Amino acid sequence: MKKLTTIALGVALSAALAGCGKQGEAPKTEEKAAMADDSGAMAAPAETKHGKGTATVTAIDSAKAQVTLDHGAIAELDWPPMTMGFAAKPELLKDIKVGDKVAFELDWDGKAGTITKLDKAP
Ligand SMILES: [Cu+2]
Repeated sequence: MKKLTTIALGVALSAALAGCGKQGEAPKTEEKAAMADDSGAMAAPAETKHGKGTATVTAIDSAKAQVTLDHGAIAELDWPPMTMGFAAKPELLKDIKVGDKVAFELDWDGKAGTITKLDKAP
């Protein structure tokens, strides 16, 4: 019973908060503009680095355009060997399967990597 009460309270609270947000909509225009400026400033210093390496493919998700690579060290990015996921265009993945040894290149924006070249290792 105590649990139920807590849930009911939570629902009531979020409903109240949502109502609050709607009422305060009119004066929010300035706030929105300020926030847009902030995100612009934050996006500016992002620097994309390019690296290359070799890897074994451990997972492929064509629907999400994602590939997981167990990759060796990448000198350009100062990375040790590790297993991680990357974004990859479906056309780069079409001839690749799990277990393949590959040579690849990537762009790293500081948060996420995108495969720019992916070939089966000879
Ligand atoms: Cu990695």
